[in-house]
Amino acid sequence: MSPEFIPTEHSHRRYNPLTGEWVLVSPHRTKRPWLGQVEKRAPEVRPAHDPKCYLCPGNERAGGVVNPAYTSTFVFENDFAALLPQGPQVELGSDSFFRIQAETGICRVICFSPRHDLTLPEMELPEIGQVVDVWCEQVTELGRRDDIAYVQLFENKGEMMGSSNPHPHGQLWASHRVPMLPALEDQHQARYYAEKGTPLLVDYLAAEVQTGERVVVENAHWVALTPFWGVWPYELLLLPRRHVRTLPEITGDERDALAEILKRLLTKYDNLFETSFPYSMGWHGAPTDGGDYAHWQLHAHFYPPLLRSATVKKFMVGYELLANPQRDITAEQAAARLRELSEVHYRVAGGE
Ligand code: H2U
Ligand code: ZN
Repeated sequence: MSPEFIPTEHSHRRYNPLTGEWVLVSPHRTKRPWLGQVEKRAPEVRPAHDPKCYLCPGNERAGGVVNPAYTSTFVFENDFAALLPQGPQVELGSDSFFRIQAETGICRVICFSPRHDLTLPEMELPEIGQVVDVWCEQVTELGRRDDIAYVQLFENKGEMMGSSNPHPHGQLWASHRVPMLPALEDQHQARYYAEKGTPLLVDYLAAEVQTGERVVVENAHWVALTPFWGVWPYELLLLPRRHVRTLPEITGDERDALAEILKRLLTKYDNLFETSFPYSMGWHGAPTDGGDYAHWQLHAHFYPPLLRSATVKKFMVGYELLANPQRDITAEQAAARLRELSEVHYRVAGGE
C-alpha cells in the first residue's frame, strides 16, 4: 500500500486548466528557499533624467526620432517592430512539412513615466492609473481595427528578463492572428464554458477566495494569487472579481482599484529580496476579432525568474526544457511568503 499523500512532502503533478499543461512539484526538495541568505545589494541609483536614455523625454531614439517632452505616459511605434502592418495575408504549404502563415501587426512601446529613476511600484497611484488608462485605450483603439485580432500588452522588467533599458516601460504587440498562448487559453476556457456554463477563471477565483491559501493581495475589485498550477517560484495571477473579458470593459472604480493592487503586489515583489524585482508580466484578454468570447475572463500573469535572492534565479533548463516544468517551493509557500511582506517599499522604508 502506498503511504498517505501529503502535498507539502510528496512530489506530485498539478494540472493547469487554462492551458492543459502540467507542472511537477517537488516540495520535499527544499524548505530552503527562504532559509537561504537574502543578499542585499546596494540599491541602484539612477538619475531622474538620463541624457543617454532613448525613452526619456526630449531624447533622440535609436531610429533618430526625438521623443516629445512628455509629462505622464508616452506611446510610440516600436522603431524595430517585430510585426509590420503592411504585408500579404497568405498561407503556404498547409499540406506539407513547410507550413507558413504570413503575419502582420503593430508594435508599440509604452513609457510609464517621464521619470527614468522610477518603476511601477514607486510611482504614485494616479500615475499608475494613467498607465492603466493607456493600456485600456490601446486595446480599444487597436482592437477596433479589422487587421488586428489580438493585442498583447506586456512588460519585461529588469536585465535578467532581457529588458533593454531601466526606464519604466512596457510594450504591446498587436497581431492579425491570435497568438499561440492566448489561443490555447481560449480553447480551454471555451471548452469549460461549454460544459459548465460559467467562465473557468470566474469559478477558479471563487474556489481560491474560499480557501484563501494562495491569495496574496486583494481589494474590492481585484485578487492576486499564486496560481495552484504556477511554474515560476513567485508567479502571480491577477484577476478581476467580476466577469470581464477585456481591459477596456473595466469601470473607473475598477481602474483605480487596479492601480492600487498593482502598487501593493509590485511593492511586495521588490521587498521580497530588497531588489527591483525582475519579471515578465502581461495581460490576457479576449481576442478583439469580434467573436463571441463570453467564456473569457481577463487576467494578468506575472512571471518572475528569481528564486532565492536578488541574484539566484530559477532556470528553465534540463528536465524542464526536455520533459516537464518543475518547481520546488509550492504555490502555497510562495503565497505565505509574499503575504507576510510589507506593503511599504523598502526604498521608502529605508529612507532612500
Ligand atoms: P524591452 O521592453 O525588452 O526593454 O524592449 C524595448 C523596446 O524598445 C524594444 O522592442 C524598442 C526596442 O525595439 N526601441 C525602440 O523602439 N526605439 C529605440 O530607440 C530603442 C528601443
Ligand atoms: Zn530614461
